[in-house]
Amino acid sequence: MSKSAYQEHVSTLSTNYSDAIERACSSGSQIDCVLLHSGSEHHYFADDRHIPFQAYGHFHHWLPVNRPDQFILVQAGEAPIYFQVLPDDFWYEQSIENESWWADHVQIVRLNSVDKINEHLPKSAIAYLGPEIELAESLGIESSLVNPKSMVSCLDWHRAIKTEYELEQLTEASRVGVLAHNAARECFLNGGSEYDIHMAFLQTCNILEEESPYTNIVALDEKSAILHYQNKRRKVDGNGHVLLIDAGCRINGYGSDITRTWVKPDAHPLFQSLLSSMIALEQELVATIKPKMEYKKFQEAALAGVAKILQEADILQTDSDDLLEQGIPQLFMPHGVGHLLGIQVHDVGGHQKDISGASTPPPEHSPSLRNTRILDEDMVFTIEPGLYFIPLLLEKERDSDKGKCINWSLVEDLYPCGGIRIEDNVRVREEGAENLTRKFE
Ligand SMILES: [Mn+2]
Repeated sequence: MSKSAYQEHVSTLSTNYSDAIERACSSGSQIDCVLLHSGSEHHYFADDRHIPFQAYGHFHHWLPVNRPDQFILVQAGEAPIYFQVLPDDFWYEQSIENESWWADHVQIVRLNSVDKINEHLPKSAIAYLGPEIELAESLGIESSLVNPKSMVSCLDWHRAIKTEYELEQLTEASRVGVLAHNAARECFLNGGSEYDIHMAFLQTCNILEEESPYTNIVALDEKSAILHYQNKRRKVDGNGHVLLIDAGCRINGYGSDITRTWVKPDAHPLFQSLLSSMIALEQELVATIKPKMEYKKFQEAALAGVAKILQEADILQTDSDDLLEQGIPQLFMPHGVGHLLGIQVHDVGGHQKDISGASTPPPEHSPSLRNTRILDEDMVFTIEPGLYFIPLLLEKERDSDKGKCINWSLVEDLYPCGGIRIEDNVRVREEGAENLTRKFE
């Protein structure tokens, strides 16, 4: 029988962990095995309510279990051991469903308390990876072996390249995300409020809000120019001409991150034409993706594209060709063109230059760019150019040199429309991009 995608995934992870142990050893540490911890549950300050739990990414990389105080022991050349801690507790449901597709490929040791782990740990040098430093100490782990930097850098670096199993999860997260975006669009066109649209999205994904990969952004009209707008207004205050929705779905820990901007037929005609141009720009960027490219190039291309669209719309009245250096398109697109995607919506390792943890910072013209990696096959990231009319950024340039080329009367006309962002999730393949989002549209 051929190996399942999950089984292959575990074997790739095992190889990566052997690599990480070796690297840590060659930089002076003695490490025999790794204990991964999902994390512990925490409460709000002075309250007995739990903060919604999210398992540590490197733990989740092994198992689709999002629960506190779960542990995995990784030893070179052996199947991983999953210490499944299920406390005796009549207040909360504690059972975990061990589905055979993953549970058959790890050795499961059930314990009813974290304290019992010590009895099962080998008497060798153990590195701890996880957020609870005190817990690591209580297990007798040496402080230099708690989240050793060389090991974490190595694992972060590998996380950018997805296994077949991970690609399956991300593809499914995109497929369901697209269905939910369709439902959201329908709700918007029928006059729904931000709250209604948000609920239509969640319901189509069949998830609770806390199961989302990130907090949905559902913004009508001028609110769409607030980059991380978090309210969900129950009423449509204005006329609801424009919807910007940035929302994703999570499958076995892997999230999609999709943004669409929709307009009603009576939206400002110039805004509608900007929207068509931005949709075309996003697809042009995706079409240029090839292994070995620098991700930074997409940032430059996105800003150049935004500048051109603004010039063609007469919003920028200049034929200067160094607008990027002058920081002018950045007034309309103040964010990065995308980021690595996986277990975390802004996945780890985006600024890494190499496996040892050296970094490539974002370019000076775009300090918010979250990805500066060289593209490689099976890397998954987002491409998300945007164009917004943000009073906070634009108004302070009214009397500046930068402001001289801005057509203020058009900008004022467009403030009530807010902004545009178009975001897809893409996988790098040898022959170019596979658009995980548009393949379902
Ligand atoms: Mn994104």
